[in-house]
Amino acid sequence: MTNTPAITGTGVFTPKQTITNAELVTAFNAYADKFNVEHADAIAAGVVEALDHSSEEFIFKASGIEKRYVIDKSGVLDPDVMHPLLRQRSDDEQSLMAEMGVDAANKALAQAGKTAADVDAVICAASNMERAYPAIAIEIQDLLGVKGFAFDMNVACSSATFGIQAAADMVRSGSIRSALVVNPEICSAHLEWRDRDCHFIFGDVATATLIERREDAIGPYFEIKSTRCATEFSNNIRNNNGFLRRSRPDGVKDRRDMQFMQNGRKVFKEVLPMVAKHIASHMADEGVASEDMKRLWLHQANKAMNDFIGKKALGRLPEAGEQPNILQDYANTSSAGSIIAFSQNSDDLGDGDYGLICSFGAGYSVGSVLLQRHL
Ligand code: CO8
Repeated sequence: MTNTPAITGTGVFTPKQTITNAELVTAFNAYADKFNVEHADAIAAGVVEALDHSSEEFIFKASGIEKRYVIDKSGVLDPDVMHPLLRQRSDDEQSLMAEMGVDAANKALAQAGKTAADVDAVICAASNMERAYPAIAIEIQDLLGVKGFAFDMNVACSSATFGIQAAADMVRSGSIRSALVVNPEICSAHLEWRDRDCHFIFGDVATATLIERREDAIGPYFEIKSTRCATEFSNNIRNNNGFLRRSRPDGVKDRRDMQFMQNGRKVFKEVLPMVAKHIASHMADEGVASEDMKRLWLHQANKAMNDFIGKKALGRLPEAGEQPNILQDYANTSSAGSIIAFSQNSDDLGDGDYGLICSFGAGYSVGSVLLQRHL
């Protein structure tokens, strides 16, 4: 006998600090001016390239982003630092990712009317882990007081949907009753704030999703009709940081490719058709027509990209509110973006309405979760 999985609660942890585009550009331009003065001779000799100023107009026009939440803005906005300053915590303190994740998880449990005793597994699915081991998920499990098991996984921007597929499949098979999929994303720590091509892209946040057996839902829920994940290798979004860093004979500790790198134009061109096709074929295989799809909760990277995907996937222009964006406030929060959009824009769906969460990003990876609302 198989069970039917459902999303019964979601939660979002939003950091207290924000950085507007104006603040970001002021800091970057001060850094660029300083860099150009310090490297004036090398720039004049043609050995080093001068840095151009960033622009608020460009950022908004190219991405739709207006601001982002971060754990620490003081370091990011200091032209002498240009990265967040996050103090080293002792081994006896909870880690930062666990702290953010627990906050989001408690909100998801509260929304579902459940407690840790109702949860059998915790998956921490995110673009980067704060340490190699023990797993952040096991720390979150411990802090929540969940029995059962926990593990970490990483599929970059698609971590949440891939995590939901793993959880839903376990619920379906009966190996667990329920799981929390938690996505703490400290993107500010792996973004290169000194590169104007990408310094505006990311923000910090954590999301959590509770997946349970449909019959265990106390209130309204979203039945998980099906999930679909796909990957295709690409170097167009890459970060070469990793545990081999210390072993490199050249001893280089701070190289550009040790932070987030992307060929944004290529990503745009290659990922768009991949995602549009993925959503359309997922809907076709499930017999859900475009007019029956009431909501798309897409990965939050770029407004133009989402507009295009919505139109292509549905074969029509999505009506106002059918494809909510939150990226203007949060920027790209990697795997958490589509879950924030879902969490903040799903209450109004009616009984029987269909909606689809879709993430996409590094890998390349694309994951979709087809949902049906039950009141
Ligand atoms: N201010 C002024 N001018 C700028 C700036 C700036 N800040 N940045 C670039 N320019 C200039 C460029 O130099 C270029 O100048 P020129 O024409 O003279 O060469 C011009 O503006 C146009 O630049 P682009 O072609 O790069 O601009 P685009 O219109 O392509 O916009 C975007 C850039 C917004 C990056 C766009 O390409 C995009 O959104 N692409 C898709 C990106 C995407 O979806 N990526 C997904 C990655 S996220 C993911 O998978 C998770 C990874 C793990 C998380 C990492 C956390 C840090």
